[in-house]
Amino acid sequence: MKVLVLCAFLALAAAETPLPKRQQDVNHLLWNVYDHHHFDDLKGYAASFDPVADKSQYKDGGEAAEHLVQEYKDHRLLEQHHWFSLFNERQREEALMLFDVFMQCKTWDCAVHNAAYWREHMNEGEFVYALYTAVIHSDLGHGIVLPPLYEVTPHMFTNSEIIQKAYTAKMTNQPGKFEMEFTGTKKNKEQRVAYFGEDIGMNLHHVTWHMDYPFWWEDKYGGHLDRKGELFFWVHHQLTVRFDSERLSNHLDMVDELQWEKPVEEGFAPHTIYKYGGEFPARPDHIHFEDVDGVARVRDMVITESRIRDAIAHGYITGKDGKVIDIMNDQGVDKLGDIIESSMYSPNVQYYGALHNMAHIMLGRQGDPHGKYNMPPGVMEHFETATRDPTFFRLHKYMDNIFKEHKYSLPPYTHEDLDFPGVNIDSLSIEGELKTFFEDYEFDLRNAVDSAEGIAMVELKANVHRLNHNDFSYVADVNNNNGNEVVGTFRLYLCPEYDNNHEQFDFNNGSWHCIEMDKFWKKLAPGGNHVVRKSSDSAVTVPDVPSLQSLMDAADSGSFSMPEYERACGIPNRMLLPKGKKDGMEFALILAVTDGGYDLTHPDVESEHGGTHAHCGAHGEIYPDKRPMGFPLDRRIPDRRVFDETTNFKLTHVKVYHDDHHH
Ligand code: CUO
Repeated sequence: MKVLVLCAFLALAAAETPLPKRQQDVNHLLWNVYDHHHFDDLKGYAASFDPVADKSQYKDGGEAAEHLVQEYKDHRLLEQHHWFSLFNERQREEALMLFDVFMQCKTWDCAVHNAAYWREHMNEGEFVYALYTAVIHSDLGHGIVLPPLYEVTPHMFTNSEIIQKAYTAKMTNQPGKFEMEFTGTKKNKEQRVAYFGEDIGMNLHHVTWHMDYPFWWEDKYGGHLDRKGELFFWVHHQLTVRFDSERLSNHLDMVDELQWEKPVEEGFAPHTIYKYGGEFPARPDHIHFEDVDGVARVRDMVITESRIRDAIAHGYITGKDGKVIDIMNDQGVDKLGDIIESSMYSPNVQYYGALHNMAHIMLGRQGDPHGKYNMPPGVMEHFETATRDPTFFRLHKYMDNIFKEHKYSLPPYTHEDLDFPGVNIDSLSIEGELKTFFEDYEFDLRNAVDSAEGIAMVELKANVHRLNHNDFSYVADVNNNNGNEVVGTFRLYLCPEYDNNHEQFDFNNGSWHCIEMDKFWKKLAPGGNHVVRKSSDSAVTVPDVPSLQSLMDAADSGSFSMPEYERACGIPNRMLLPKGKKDGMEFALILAVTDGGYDLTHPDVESEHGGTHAHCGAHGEIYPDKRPMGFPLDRRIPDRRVFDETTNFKLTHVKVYHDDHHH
């Protein structure tokens, strides 16, 4: 019933202004965002609109709008043509002031007028961030497909060499297509896996996850984000295990965790440039962590870490009122995620600090820790660019090990925890070949360069090499001996079998490195069930986002509807499979079918929950799976017989091949 009412409400809010119009407004607002409006209607709104003239258009009676207008009048807002970082407290505050105005708008008309107006008056980075998060979280944004950020702010997704070529091409009025090479040279072995950290789709997934689940989120904006802290753990755990798998396929050791007292061996030269604000700062090799003025001391980081690890050792967190919050249960990881990130959901930020967010800033500033050279923020201080730096994965391995310490302090699952009585898996196999390859992909660079009226538009494209794979299916024969229909939760994992030294992982240590491939629910009829699941249906992935140009063309046609692209959080489907090796890389493929009658929190068994729920949740709904993320491989497995004796669990050995020929 509640779901129905919500749908009716969304339909009503959306019906007011047709979707093609709302989509086109967003496209146009984001077109050449560093320049003045290119479209007459938006120009008109910007020129004649007064945000506080009609306060009845806001749910809060105009309070948020008045606040922003006052800040603007007082000349307190960040200028245009200046870098923007979400980790900068004041800049974030300003972006959220605009976000709040959007969220308070009762109608699309209110939102688009405000957007057109503030686009001309606020910093462009703040504007883009506020608009994206508002479209995601406001009911008014329902149905809108946000253009891929790598075409809206290409500077954050490509390298300076490409950007310079694009400028030259534009000035000489020559169309151009530029090869985007991955950062670094063969002398740096980290370069072998740069294709992962610099993948535009992977970066889009990461930045979008942080917009879907912002650390600054408060429930007053639009309700509670279910299992946000646990999702923070899980999405980054999955990025970490994926990166480790990519390393193994490239003959590199898995990532070593970052330690505050030890030198950071890997330097980093980002070869990335701000649209305004110069080059991203570099970091030399072998630096020792230094205190960062005005941010944190290394000592504070160590203290914060030890308080968190104390909580894990005790099995409880202390709230700011002194209350004891038990974490020795399935919900503990969610609370830990909240305090480690930290988000506004942290029950005691005074005591547990903000280990993760501070660490991003600490790493971002190591090139200029005392602000002597007035450098702009480092790549670690933007979610769009953070994974370019190899220390990103070292930092997240460090966080991941803290989570692991907690998970492995919980009692191992028993046979009863894992068992699905009456259900057994007879066979598990792959249809098709598990094969990865690199392919070329083009994206539009026109928004990277300035444009003005009267200057011809020339085609500018970046050509990137990106990982892809052949489509395949999982095939399982599942027996249901219960005599009646049951619901099965299908959990699929792919786990590297050998480390870089070709030492086989034992079951206990190996299970922590498993890559989540899919999770879905299926009705199981009594007797045999032949289940075929396509790789393209995966609950961890999203399809390629349509380009801004194609979104504009589609919205022009007047019948715009692309629900399959509405969510951009999710690993690009082409990257579902980790890169293989020429002669095959060995993985264990694991399927666990558990009791959906217990696991599933939704009434609709066949629903795909927006298609990308495993790492990104079901938008606006509670997480569909009652079990902890990573179940049943998220805890210690001291005795693998518990799994071997569980018939609703199946392990098979597969190889992933890599085709060296470029497609
Ligand atoms: Cu996503 Cu550290 O949280 O980058």
